[in-house]
Amino acid sequence: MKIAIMGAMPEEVAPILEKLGEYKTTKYADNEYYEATYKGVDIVVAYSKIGKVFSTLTATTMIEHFNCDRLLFSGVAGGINPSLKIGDLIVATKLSQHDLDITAFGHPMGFVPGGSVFVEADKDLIALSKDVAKELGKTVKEGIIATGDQFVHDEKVKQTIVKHFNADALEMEGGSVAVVCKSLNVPFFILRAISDTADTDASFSFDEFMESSAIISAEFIMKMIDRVVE
Ligand code: 4EZ
Repeated sequence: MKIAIMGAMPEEVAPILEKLGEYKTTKYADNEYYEATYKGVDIVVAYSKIGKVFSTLTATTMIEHFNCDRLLFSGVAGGINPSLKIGDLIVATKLSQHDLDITAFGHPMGFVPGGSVFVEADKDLIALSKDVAKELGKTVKEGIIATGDQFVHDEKVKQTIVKHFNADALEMEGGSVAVVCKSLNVPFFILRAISDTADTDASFSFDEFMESSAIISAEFIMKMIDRVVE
């Protein structure tokens, strides 16, 4: 077993590296990969940089070059479902690309021939997250995450994404990581803690809460890792 743990930004993986202690840094494909052994299990950590392209590159590299056989993503997201407050955790049941648009040809948003509107996350890892949440006495919402190459800070854009995907949260990497893992048959899990609600105040809320929310997500991921390695 070799586990990939990914984030998009340094702040999203810093709490994980802290928990792992010693690690070896390898430069590859214009990024840094941090290799560690945690309780006898090999782990590779990286932050991809923001967006679908960079996250596709990093997820693919972790699987194809570093031979990871499962992938967990930890980070922050904009909440759309009004039940989600700052700091709340959301586990993706399935993910979509909200900015993939060939509707001009009669296709639904997020669909291209040969693909699918949604990609489902690994059911066993979701079940494990439920167990861990129960153990910690935490509520973790399961829901749909919509991914696109934009930081959403507009009520209308939010509503359009809800209309097309019934999404509960949105971010900029999960949907692309999902496509990579599904295509390469690697079980994956996407966890996000809410940093903002993707409205006009989103950038301010993000700046204020991204670090604390990133820690909430990372700590939960490490509790899951504890259970995976045991
Ligand atoms: C992208 N990530 C945001 C990166 C922002 C600023 C320098 C998560 C996220 C997000 N993505 C949090 N809130 C969001 C929002 N409202 N829209 C899109 O994965 C980088």
